[in-house]
Amino acid sequence: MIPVPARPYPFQLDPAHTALVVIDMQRDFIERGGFGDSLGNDVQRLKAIIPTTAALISLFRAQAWPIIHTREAHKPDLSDCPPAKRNRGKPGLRIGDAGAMGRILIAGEPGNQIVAELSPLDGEVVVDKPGKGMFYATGIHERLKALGITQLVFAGVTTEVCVQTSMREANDRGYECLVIEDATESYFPQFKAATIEMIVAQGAIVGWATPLASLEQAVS
Ligand code: TIU
Repeated sequence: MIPVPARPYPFQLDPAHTALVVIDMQRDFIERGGFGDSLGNDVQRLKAIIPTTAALISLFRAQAWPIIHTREAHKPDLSDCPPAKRNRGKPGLRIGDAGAMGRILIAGEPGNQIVAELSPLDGEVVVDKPGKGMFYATGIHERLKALGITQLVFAGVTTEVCVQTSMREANDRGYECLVIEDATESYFPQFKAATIEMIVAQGAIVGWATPLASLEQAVS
C-alpha cells in the first residue's frame, strides 16, 4: 500500500488494483460550440485542468496502471437519450441537434472527441456513457472486476455532475475513490468546492481528495 496524503485522512493506494478514470474531457464540454456552451456556460475555465490531467495520465502510463477515459455520448438515433434528458437542454440546441462541432453529444461527431492533449492510447479503455454516471448502461463494472480493480482515481469534468455521479456510483459498487482536486473542474467554482467538501465529509462518505502533487510525491 502507498499512503497518499489526502482529505479527510491518508488514502491507502493499492497499486496492483487501482485505475484512473478521466471523465468526459471531450470537446463538447471544453470548447466553444459544444454542449456545455449550448447550456450557457463559460467553457473557458475547464481548459485550465488539461495540463494537470495530462500529467496525471502520464503518471499512470509510467506505472503501467490501467486508464479509463469516458465520453458522454448518445447513439445517432437517440434511442439511448430519454426525453427527460433531451428536453432539459437549451431549446433550439439540444442533444442531437446540429451544433458548431457536429451533432451535440452524439458518438462519432467532432465535438464528442476527447481533446487532443488527452487522447487515449491504444490499450486504454474508452467508455461511451449515455448517462452522467460511468456505470449506468456501460458494462464498465464487469470490465473493472475482470481486471481486479478495487480503487478508482478520478479526474475530469464537471466536478459536480459527471465526476460526482460516477464517484457515487463507484462508491455504491464497493470501489474506494480518490478525486484529484486540480484535475477536475466545474463551470461554477462554488459547485466544485462544495462537491469536494461533500465527498470528503463524514469520514470520506464518498471518497478522498488530494492535489496531483501529493499523489506524484507518494508514488515517486
Ligand atoms: N452540464 C454539466 O455540468 N455537465 C454535464 O452535462 N456532463 C458532464 O459533467 N460530463
